[in-house]
Amino acid sequence: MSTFKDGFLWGGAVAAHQLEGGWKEGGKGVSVADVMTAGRHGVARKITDGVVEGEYYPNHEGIDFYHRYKEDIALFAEMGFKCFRTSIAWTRIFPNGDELEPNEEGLQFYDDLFDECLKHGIEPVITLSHFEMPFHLVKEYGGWRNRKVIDFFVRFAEVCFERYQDKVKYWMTFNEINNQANFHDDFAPFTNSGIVYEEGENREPVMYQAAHYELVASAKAVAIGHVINPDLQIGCMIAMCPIYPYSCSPRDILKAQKAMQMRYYFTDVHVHGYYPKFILKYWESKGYEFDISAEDLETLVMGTVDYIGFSYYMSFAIKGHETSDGSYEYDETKDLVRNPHVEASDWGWQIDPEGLRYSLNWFQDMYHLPLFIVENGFGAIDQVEEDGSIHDPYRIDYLQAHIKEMKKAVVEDGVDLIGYTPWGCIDLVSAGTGEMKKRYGFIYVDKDNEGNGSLERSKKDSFDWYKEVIASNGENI
Ligand code: P53
Repeated sequence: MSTFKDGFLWGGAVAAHQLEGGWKEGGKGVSVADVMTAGRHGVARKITDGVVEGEYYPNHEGIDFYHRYKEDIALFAEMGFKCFRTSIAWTRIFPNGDELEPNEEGLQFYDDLFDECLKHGIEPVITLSHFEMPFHLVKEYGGWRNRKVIDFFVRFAEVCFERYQDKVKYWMTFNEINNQANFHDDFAPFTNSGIVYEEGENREPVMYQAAHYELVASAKAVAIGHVINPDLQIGCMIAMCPIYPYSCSPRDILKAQKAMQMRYYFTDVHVHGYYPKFILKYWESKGYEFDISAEDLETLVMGTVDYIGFSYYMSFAIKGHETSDGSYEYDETKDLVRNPHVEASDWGWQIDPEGLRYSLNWFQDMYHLPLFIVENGFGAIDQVEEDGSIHDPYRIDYLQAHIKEMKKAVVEDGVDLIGYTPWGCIDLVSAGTGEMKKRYGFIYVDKDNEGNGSLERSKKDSFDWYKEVIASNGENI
């Protein structure tokens, strides 16, 4: 008997805004990703007020997948991909977000893209909102601060389900919805929710309110999707970075547990259809009152997800610092500490393959739903040799170690796993930094941080390695 079930979805993952380019083509509108400049490790990407002359916006061109997708999908097929996870750019379908009718040219682009995948026996796996809401919704409505955005998103979701139901079975609503638990930083609130904070604003309640509207929008979409076609599998998408206690000190343990609750309550709502008690108590203790209607609460129950999609790159660690009031509040920008037991990447992401097994077990124990690892990977600097070859043993090591742990979770722990799609199967623009040199791909793309390069594609050593992993259904890693 083989380890992974028949039809296990080996593949790769990307997101529209990080590779498509063609930011103004086919009637596309400006998205939040189009107004972010390039940063680097330790230097945040700048969020500009619209597209400003003289600034460099790496997502405008991406890796020009918009024009080259046929060539790229042929390479994925050569690796034996069973599935390909990408997202639909909301702005190709509804350029401003608040139109009543979709943009046919945008819809046609994804029809062609999905047909091209299916032609090669590759099943598209689709995220509806992956860090790319229309910028117009930010300017005119304040992003997800505004309840009206629920209807705009649901319209977008409905159009996509109707149109692609025969081509796409696996869907996810909001990519890494829980990143915004880190609301102290500007990045996640903007990419998740189109929120730009005002100076001195109390950020926390704004985040919870926006997340609530998203959770309602997600539930509505799930419910509608199931009516359109009961065969659709619609999941959530969670950024899983397990937070370990630094030591066995009870304060560390409790702090880690509270931090996990703050970072992962989103999953409880998606899966169970209601808010867990700890979050309600927390809001009460803060005196927060939110716009949560009785109808919203019914909606949440009606639209629980079919599976949990999640990304896994790294684990965190935390110490329970003393506070005068004994509280265990979580501030992701300040509270995390370096874990001395694991190494880190050049970007400070802690490398922890066993954390993947831990995460799979944690999700299974908490939610008892099928799981789908929709992102995992190693961002690294690659060197092109004189002869054009690219040796990336560090990437193979990383993925190999993670696949081994994933295998143990399936074989020894009985985790119900749908598939595995490593992130950035072809080099693309980093979400966090906007760089090209933070590369994840099996396929190299000739383009640098400043936007220079031929955009030509070439295979790295990891290409053949991953091909064999898939061919052997994970037996030869
Ligand atoms: P980059 C933070 C923590 C974990 C995953 O990230 C994250 C982030 C945001 O940076 O994002 C996901 O490109 C996301 C992808 C992203 C990928 O991880 O910053 O879903 O869009 O590219 C890797 O190295």
